Amino acid sequence: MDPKLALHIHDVMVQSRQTEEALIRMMRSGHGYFWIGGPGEEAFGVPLGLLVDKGSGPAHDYLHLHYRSSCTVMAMGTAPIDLLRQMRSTITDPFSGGRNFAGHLSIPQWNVVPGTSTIETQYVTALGTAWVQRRHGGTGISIVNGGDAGTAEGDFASCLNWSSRPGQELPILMIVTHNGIGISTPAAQVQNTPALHERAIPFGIRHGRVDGNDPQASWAALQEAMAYVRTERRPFLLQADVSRLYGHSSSSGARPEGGRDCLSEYEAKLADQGLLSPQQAAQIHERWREHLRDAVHQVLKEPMPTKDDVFTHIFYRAPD
Ligand SMILES: Cc1ncc(C[n+]2csc(CCOP(=O)(O)OP(=O)(O)O)c2C)c(N)n1
Repeated sequence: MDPKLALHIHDVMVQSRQTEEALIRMMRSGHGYFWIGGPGEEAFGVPLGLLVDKGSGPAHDYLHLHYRSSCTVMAMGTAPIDLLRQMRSTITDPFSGGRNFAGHLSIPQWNVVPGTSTIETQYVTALGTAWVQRRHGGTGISIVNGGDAGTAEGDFASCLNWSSRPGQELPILMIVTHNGIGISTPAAQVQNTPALHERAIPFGIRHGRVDGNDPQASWAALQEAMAYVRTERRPFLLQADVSRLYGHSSSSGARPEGGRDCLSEYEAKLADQGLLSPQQAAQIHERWREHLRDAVHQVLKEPMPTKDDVFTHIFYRAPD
């Protein structure tokens, strides 16, 4: 990998980790109501965001993300402060105007479809945009991401089936980020295999599995899968094995949970390759930590929605 790209990936991974840790600190100090996010998924989610064909409309990629995808939208260019705004529920939150949970991303100008709290439903909305893109032609694809436990939901099976109907195949990249647990249920208790990408086999869908703790392996696997979906206009199922470093959410205390830490592993690798010394890495962390400190101070000054705002952005309002 080009050293410049390798270092850029590292910088965005640090930005994402520092953002999530700032969110956890904010939530613990009473400046937020609920936290959920993706520390432990940066090595996969950052390459994903950098490889997206970003834009609006079916010529570009659609993203149907989940609640651990902050690193992906930051890699696309979202500022960390916007994540803080959503958790704090300020009216300046660009994703929902202070109305939705933390990590429920929505960016119309980049085709980031609103995230849902119901797990796995994104696998059926993704079929809709993929169908539009099948009709439209070109190279835009639909990318959908969810966790391992969610694959037990029928929506996942629907996606496998609808994306692979003979003669009506869809340009969709299905991603399962496998952290080995769903809230508190170990995957081995509910899945007959850790190789969930093999669920693609009976549908004749091309599939792969990557070490999602390794950014360079993730970059290569994503590049290959995306190239296939873009040109063949057929589905692909990619499993990325990742970690859940701070537990499920604030509901379980957002406490350090252990597991492989992709960021420290990557820093050791970059040091071995002579690309980044531990001192340089520490400086990058400090730069983002300071950035986040300023962002937290800024967000605490921003206005909250008022009762006059309750009826804006609703789909339907009965005539007076
Ligand atoms: C339809 C639905 N069922 C159950 C839940 C409750 N729930 C929220 S997160 C979660 C676990 C999801 O685990 P997984 O898919 O592995 O993703 P992870 O949180 O580990 O990234 C569950 C069961 C929900 N939000 N929606």
